[in-house]
Amino acid sequence: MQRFAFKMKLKPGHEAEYKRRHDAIWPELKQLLKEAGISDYTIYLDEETHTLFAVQKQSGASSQDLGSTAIVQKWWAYMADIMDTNPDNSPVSVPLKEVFHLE
Ligand code: RM4
Repeated sequence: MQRFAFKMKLKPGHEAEYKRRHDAIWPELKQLLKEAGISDYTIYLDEETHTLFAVQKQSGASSQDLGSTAIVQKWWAYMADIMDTNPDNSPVSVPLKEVFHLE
């Protein structure tokens, strides 16, 4: 399993809605992520900059590489109104460099 971290951007004023939607994440999306080998997936918000920091473990592709699946495309379209996105509705995602890890 590899660790992977990336940042995304939330549009200001949508913090509560972002959390509400994730608290109610679609079961089929959860299942797809787990079947794709994603685990220990946590997203943090820097409320000062509206930056979302995601960390996850992956056995293969990352959650951000699953855009060819219909359910992820549907989820990204659903989330696009409150996030900074690319033309295909995928969230603008910037991989982060690991500089420290304590097992
Ligand atoms: C995030 C973003 C990611 C997705 C998670 C579940 O807001 O859409 O791509 O993996 O939700």
